[in-house]
Amino acid sequence: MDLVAVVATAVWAMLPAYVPNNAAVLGGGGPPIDGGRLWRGDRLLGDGKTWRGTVVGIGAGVAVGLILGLLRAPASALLGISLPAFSVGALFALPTGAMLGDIAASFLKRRTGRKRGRPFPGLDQLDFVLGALLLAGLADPAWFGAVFTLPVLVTVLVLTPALHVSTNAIAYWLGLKDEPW
Ligand code: CTP
Ligand code: MG
Ligand code: K
Repeated sequence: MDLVAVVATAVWAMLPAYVPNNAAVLGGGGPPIDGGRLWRGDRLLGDGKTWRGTVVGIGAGVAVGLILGLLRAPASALLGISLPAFSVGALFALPTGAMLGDIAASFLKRRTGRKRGRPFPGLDQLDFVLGALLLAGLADPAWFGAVFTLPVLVTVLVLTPALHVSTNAIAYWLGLKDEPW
């Protein structure tokens, strides 16, 4: 695969995992997942992880995956490459894993004394990617192995922090998000 194909494959395959975080910002609110519970003096997860945000995030990721499925043939023809299709397992695992990774990161942030919304550089940019990759690999190892070759994996890990930082800065600038990270 040439560079264009690697980058296009990486972005295409990860889009259902990129969208949930941003959709959760727009759709979040209502009861927190932890129900306000404390653990060792701090919130288990905090008010930034809500049921509504999680469901909206996963739904948005699945919707994006379905739309990409419809666009795959024309987009592949346009770029002159073969973009990956999403298996049913991957379609659900990518957004669900992204949200679970983000939730696990909040758990870690609360355990390390970081209040809701405080940054945790590195973790903030990769939690959802690691969650998505892990769950997709577990849900459909054959699909995962075919799509995420080593160059595609490396591209995802390099490109995602940059994409995440820029979309969050834009969301902050638009007044949609409380912090620029
Ligand atoms: N959000 C949500 N449910 C989720 C994830 C996000 O409702 N599962 C919404 C919340 O309104 C949250 C916003 O999206 O405040 C931004 O998400 P994020 O930056 O992940 O949460 P933080 O508020 O920064 O909280 P934390 O410190 O726990 O990451
Ligand atoms: Mg945050
Ligand atoms: K986060």
